[in-house]
Amino acid sequence: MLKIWGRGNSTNVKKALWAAEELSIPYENIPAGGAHGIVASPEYRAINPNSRVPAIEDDGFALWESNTIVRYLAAKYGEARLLIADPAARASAEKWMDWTTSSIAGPFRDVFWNTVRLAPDQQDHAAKAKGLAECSAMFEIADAALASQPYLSGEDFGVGDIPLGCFAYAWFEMPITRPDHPHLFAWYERLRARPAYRKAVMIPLT
Ligand SMILES: N[C@@H](CCC(=O)N[C@@H](CS)C(=O)NCC(=O)O)C(=O)O
Repeated sequence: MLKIWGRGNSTNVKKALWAAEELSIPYENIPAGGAHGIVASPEYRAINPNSRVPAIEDDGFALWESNTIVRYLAAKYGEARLLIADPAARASAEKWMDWTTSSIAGPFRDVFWNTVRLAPDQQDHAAKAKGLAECSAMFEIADAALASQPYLSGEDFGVGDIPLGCFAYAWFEMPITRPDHPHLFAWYERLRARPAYRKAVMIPLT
């Protein structure tokens, strides 16, 4: 059976869990990382030498990097669900996965840690304000794209929606001041209607 290593409250782990749920793949989730430890052990480092989560093992095949895991699961188990055949349409969808990692993940971490994870007396307000400004500018770009299509993947939900969808949950649920992004919010509401999203992503932030 597919093994997914990683604690379920990690944004990157949620991507793998959500993809498995969407594709109805039977899997075992082994909590790892954070308070669960495990990631520094030689056994885990043989699966992921980065000591990070998520990682998967599938019939003896080990893989790390959350976006790659999502693409792998969709390619192996998707039967054309979640992945588009046409190269241009597929690339248009997948670019949002890489964009989320390169443009959102860093500033988002500053907001998330200084709002949710750290105790109030340890929070860095300047880093949070900078992260909020940078995230807001990036979400503006996604909002503009979603003005003319229901999903980042195009007309239908697909892998392109999964990374940002995981960040969107925390973005909209954290007690922060956000700019009004109506198309982004409408997309988030569409994700919230998906049972797999509710199960894998919409869990308490702490
Ligand atoms: N680029 C990697 C980043 C993985 C990553 O940084 N994961 C974090 C959790 S979101 C982690 O492992 N943190 C250490 C820990 O949880 O112990 C990916 O997308 O898989």
